[in-house]
Amino acid sequence: GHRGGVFWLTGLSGSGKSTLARATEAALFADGVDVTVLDGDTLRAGLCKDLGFSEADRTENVRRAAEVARILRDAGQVVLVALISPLLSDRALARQILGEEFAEVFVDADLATCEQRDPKGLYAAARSGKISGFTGIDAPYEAPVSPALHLKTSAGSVESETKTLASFIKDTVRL
Ligand code: GGZ
Repeated sequence: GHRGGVFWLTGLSGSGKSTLARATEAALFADGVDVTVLDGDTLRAGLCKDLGFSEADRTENVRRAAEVARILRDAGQVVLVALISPLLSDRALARQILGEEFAEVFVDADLATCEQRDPKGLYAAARSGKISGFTGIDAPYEAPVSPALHLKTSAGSVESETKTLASFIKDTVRL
């Protein structure tokens, strides 16, 4: 068996948070881990439908995700949260809500790489001024100072990063 825990993936749009969270979810599930993914896009389609991308709304987005993660964690789940969560102060709030059994995972791809990937054309829209307040372009991203795990996703493969993250999680929750 295992205990619950929260693994908080932070990083730029396009850094690979969702991809990594989904692949890790599948790997852990195959190993019998009770795992749930809380993804920014999913939350914003429902629970956080009323929120935009102002600083206050992002803080509220992080707070709600942390509270849901706490409920799931306390029920014994391994929770993978995938949110840009760009501010140190917001991630400190998440840590405060979650206490122990919270691990910050830095999904680190440089801006140029994320911009090149641009799967939804959002960086292009931000560069041309069609959208404003986009993280990394005209809104801040504050990198973690001492993350529990630092994954550099510009160069590595999804497979190897998934293995690294899945092993880290299993070690942490003592499967
Ligand atoms: C950042 C934005 C923005 C702005 C829309 N800034 O890569 P995506 O497209 O699919 O995921 C991003 C998602 C970010 O939502 P989060 O809930 O993770 O953000 S936060 O933690 O800051 O609350 C991106 C899209 O929404 N998106 N506008 N202005 N990302």
